[in-house]
Amino acid sequence: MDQSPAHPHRKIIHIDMDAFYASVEQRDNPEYRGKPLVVGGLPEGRGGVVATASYEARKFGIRSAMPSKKALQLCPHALFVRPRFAAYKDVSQKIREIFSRYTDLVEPLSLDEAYLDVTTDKLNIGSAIDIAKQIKQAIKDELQLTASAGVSINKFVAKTASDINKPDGLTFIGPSAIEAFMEKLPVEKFFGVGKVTAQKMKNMGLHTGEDLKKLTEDELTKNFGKAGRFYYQIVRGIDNREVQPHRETKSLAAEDTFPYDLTTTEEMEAELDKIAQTVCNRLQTYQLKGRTLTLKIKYSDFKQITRNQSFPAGFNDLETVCATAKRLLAATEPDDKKVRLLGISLSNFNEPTPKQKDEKRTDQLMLPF
Ligand code: TTP
Ligand code: MG
Repeated sequence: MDQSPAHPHRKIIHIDMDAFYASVEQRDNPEYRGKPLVVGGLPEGRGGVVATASYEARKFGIRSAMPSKKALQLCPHALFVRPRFAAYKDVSQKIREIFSRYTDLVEPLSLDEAYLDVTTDKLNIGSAIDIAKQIKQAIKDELQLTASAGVSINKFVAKTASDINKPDGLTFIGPSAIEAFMEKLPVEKFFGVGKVTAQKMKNMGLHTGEDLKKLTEDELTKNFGKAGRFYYQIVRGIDNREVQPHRETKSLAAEDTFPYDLTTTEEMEAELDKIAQTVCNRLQTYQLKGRTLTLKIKYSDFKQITRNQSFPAGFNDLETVCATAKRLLAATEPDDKKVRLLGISLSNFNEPTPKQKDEKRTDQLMLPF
């Protein structure tokens, strides 16, 4: 890997909260501590699924997205509770505030997860490992929760690393360790490789990064399309994607994952009304009007579709947002489908969006982690 000062390494941290919803519930309800706890749909309800499970419950094989009924079979004495999204959002804001003490280059991926670029940090700490330690400690001291961190020179390796020593882990994969790390990595851990692609790879005899590395870029793109090029780079430890702090300026979205499946148009429309309200409030706060509305639907089998419609002029009023979202929903023949998540986003704002920054950085010296 090129380590010359013209291409200095970035310092990227990926932070991910441990058993997020379940840990918040155990923190707020001492009677749940040390016990197998499942947050999600209740097993007696129809079609409920597990949002997450405490580490005590995971020992019984309980996992996210599993039907709650199955979770109960695996662990008959598990406790089941419905999610309290407001509590998780509150924690999410607080961890983001902690991140912002160290850098403004924070890219949240979900409520409990974010990338931080600490190549230069606000407190001049310098060491990304020390920053990760301090963040974990602040989360512990101030929020009574644990997080796991991955530290490396790019997003992909940092994210993969944060998953290695969960819970309460801190894993550093430095520049000289990346290639060996990537070679050992099972293909299903690669960014963007879902179950289907992983199976396809295995059928081709590709099980690890080392196997993928034997293929040329052409062979990879022929078999896996555009993603093939990304695999080619990533297996060599190259991931130039920037940490993007203001993604939401390109589109503004709200979505909700439901603790149980929605199966009637009526139920879905009622949820869309709430989501539309949230999106419109945000659009109006930022004084943004979007010309394109995108409806996102995730089904209980995790299949996801999006449908969008564009207009000649921007809008941010509740009436248009609701009507457009419902029209797009109707075109998907929603009745009797099992819907897990609904989301609405507005994009194509009237104001110009900030130009993507150049991916190459030449302004920083290489500093030790
Ligand atoms: P994750 O970070 O994937 O899981 P986690 O924080 O519960 O556990 P881990 O220690 O392995 O990181 O997801 C964060 C939260 O998102 C999780 O607490 C609940 C929610 N979630 C769902 O609602 N459904 C899902 O299928 C997944 C994966 C997560
Ligand atoms: Mg997590």
